[in-house]
Amino acid sequence: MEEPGTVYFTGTAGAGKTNLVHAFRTWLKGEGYEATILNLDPGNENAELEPDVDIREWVRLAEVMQEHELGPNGAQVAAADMIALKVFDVKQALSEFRSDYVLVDTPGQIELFAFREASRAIVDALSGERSTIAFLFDPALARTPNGFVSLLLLSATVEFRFRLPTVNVLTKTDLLDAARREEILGWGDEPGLLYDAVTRETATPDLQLSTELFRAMEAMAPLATLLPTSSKAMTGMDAVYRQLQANFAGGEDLEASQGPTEE
Ligand SMILES: Nc1nc2c(ncn2[C@@H]2O[C@H](COP(=O)(O)OP(=O)(O)OP(=O)(O)O)[C@@H](O)[C@H]2O)c(=O)[nH]1
Ligand SMILES: [Mg+2]
Repeated sequence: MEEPGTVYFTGTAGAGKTNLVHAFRTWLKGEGYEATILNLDPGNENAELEPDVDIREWVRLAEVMQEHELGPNGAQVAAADMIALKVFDVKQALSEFRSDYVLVDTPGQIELFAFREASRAIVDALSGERSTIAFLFDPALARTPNGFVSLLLLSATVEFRFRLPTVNVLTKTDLLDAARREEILGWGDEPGLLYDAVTRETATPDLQLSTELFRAMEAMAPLATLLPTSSKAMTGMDAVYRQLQANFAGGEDLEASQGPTEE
């Protein structure tokens, strides 16, 4: 059997990672695909949305705090390194599931996932040929031009760190009215609109910075498109799926001709 496609869901704290992982699994199931959910967040306390394989079986934030007398942030850092040591146990646990996809829920503190050497080791160990990142844009941040630019840079940083193709996803669109939603999506599709919005937002624009940033944004334009989703309303999953497939295939949708796993 072909190895499963692995998708790392990442984004700022509260961006909607855990909910999207579960909503996307539900959607995949409806399409006839099996997906395994791996939780890599040692501090995940969501009792309702249960993963199939849970890093907390090996590393729990509360226990790390207690045993090593650390505060929550120090414990997160220590836990990130401990997780890397458990990666082969995680792989073993995953191999017991027969699935088309592995959906990975990552720690809420994105800097732990994005910047630490340990997470690169984990991603390298878990990723096969078909791996990709879904970077989540929280509308609470993406709704201002400034916040949007910051998230775009963060997404590019994550892609640069892991060298994996990335799909940018706007979450919780059920919370946005249509005009606001279109405005945010427009910033992703048209660098000119984003530039205008950024310069309008800043009362006394630092022209030099804005111009340089704009050039970078223009260069990043192919990466900036956002796919709108709502885990609550179950919308946008099909477009995310198509883009993930394109990423797995390196541009073309091979899966379309393969069809789902036969039971
Ligand atoms: N309205 C709405 N709320 C959502 C949606 N997705 C997530 N939320 C809410 O946003 C909050 C954070 O969602 P989570 O899925 O826990 O986000 P997360 O990125 O996993 O959060 P951390 O792991 O704590 O960083 C929760 O209160 C969710 O109920 C959505 O599609 N629509
Ligand atoms: Mg979460």
